[in-house]
Amino acid sequence: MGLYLGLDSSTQSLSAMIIDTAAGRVVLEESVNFGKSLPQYRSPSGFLPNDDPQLKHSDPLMWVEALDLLLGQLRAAGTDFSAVEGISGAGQQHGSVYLKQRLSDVPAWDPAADLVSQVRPLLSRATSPIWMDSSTSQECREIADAVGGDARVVTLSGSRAIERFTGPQIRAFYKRDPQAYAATREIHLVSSFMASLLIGKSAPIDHGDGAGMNLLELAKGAYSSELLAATAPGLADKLPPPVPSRTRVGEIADYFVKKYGFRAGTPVIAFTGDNPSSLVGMGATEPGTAVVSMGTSDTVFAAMREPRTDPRGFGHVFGNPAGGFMCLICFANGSLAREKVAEKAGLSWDAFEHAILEETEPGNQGRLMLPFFIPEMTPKLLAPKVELFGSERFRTWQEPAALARAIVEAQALSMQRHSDWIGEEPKNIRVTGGASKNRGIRQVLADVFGAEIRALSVGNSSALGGALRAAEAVGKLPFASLYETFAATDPARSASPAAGATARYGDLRRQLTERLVALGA
Ligand code: ADP
Ligand code: XUL
Repeated sequence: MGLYLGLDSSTQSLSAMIIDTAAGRVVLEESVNFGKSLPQYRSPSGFLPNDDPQLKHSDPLMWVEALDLLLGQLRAAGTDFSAVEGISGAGQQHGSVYLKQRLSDVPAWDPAADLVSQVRPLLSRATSPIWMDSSTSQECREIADAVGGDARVVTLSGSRAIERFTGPQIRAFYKRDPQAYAATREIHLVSSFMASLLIGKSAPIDHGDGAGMNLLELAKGAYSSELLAATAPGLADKLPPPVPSRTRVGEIADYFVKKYGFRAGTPVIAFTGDNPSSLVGMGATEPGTAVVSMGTSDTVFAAMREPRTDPRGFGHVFGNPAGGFMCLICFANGSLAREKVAEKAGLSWDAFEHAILEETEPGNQGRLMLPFFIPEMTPKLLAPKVELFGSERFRTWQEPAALARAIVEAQALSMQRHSDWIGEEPKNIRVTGGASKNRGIRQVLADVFGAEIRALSVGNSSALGGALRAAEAVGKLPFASLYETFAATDPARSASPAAGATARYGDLRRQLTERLVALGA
């Protein structure tokens, strides 16, 4: 039959996709939005509100409950899971889940109860720090100092010590609550946690997502004893082992067989980070095509010919799930910042698109925005920073159309500047994520980068990446042939640079760069 299931546990939702490799089509796409469907977790955007803008945590039980909810909805709608031959998936990167017991040591999930009530007593920490958290600058400093400086952390792990990365977050937990740290037996990434739920045992951490911990020695694919020691005592014993991304980590737990009708023995392939998974889902695991993903965060990533590192310290090197490496630059001020502008300017997404395409033009007559509505990692800003430049009226938020263009142009220019270390100017860019639906945003990217922009026919590239990875590992189908069918681009959603547009960004680029440099970027 050739059905494969991909899951994507992202910031705001849990999504599922089933592909049929024999028929060459997506047979199912479904999603549970945490804010809408699980309001009891009080996380309208997928994380818990906090007065401190640097603290961003989620309730991991929300992700657990979402899994039962999603599978239950699909089953009720008649989905036949018994035909699924393999499962893989992805999680938002860097976030971590803390457990009192190794999941391999707990009794099998009981199908007579729900998952959430069985996982609740296992947590040694009620909340999970997620990728938006920027509260660990002190711990980053301590880790870097302990191993001999930033350069050593980069050489070992592919990134500087970064606030949202798992190692600094674990160190902060160890320092703030040493007893709870001591009572923690196992620490998972969101990806390995979701895979563990499915197999009812501790799932290993794959090299793609593991590289976002500041703990993995990239060249060896093993934890670095130097970084482990610099992070927290006894950490080596609390982490699942790192494995290559195509590793079969176990088979589906009896709970899911009994409750949802999966076939006993269905293999589960290691889950990875949502960005490495998207690299697969976008058909971009070979160098030459860059991806701009605009979900909750904006990311720019591409497969790498050789593992280079970012001299400015903002970009990262992760494992490419197809083998080798990928680069990634992440911007916290993605969709949530665009939403703030759309709201302030009183624009629906349709009006936002119209404003960019019909009411303003490339270069926005010199009107520019510093678009950091929440703390930013690229460049590193621990406090929000929003400023408008270019005309008096604009400064008072009186020009809705110009505001829409200003934020998108500033974001695109910042993406371009901060990806200049990759070594190749992308001529082909593929876009994905909720905001890639917006024609205005696609056009600005084409104009700023001077590149062809393509979107895929399939919407959720991270869930698709999970399904394709399962098909490759279980069904032995090569990625190249899977891409022909599933990573086809949609001509109706492409954009080409408008004549002369790219040249009109010289001045804006210079002005934005000056301001970023003044902010320490
Ligand atoms: P994630 O995977 O991080 O949960 P998604 O890829 O689902 O996020 O993207 C969700 C975001 O997409 C929303 O926060 C919203 O701001 C944005 N979005 C949805 N539709 C549009 C649109 N037409 N134009 C711009 N942004 C959009
Ligand atoms: C990448 C990053 C984000 C999350 C979002 O480094 O922090 O893109 O993966 O889910």
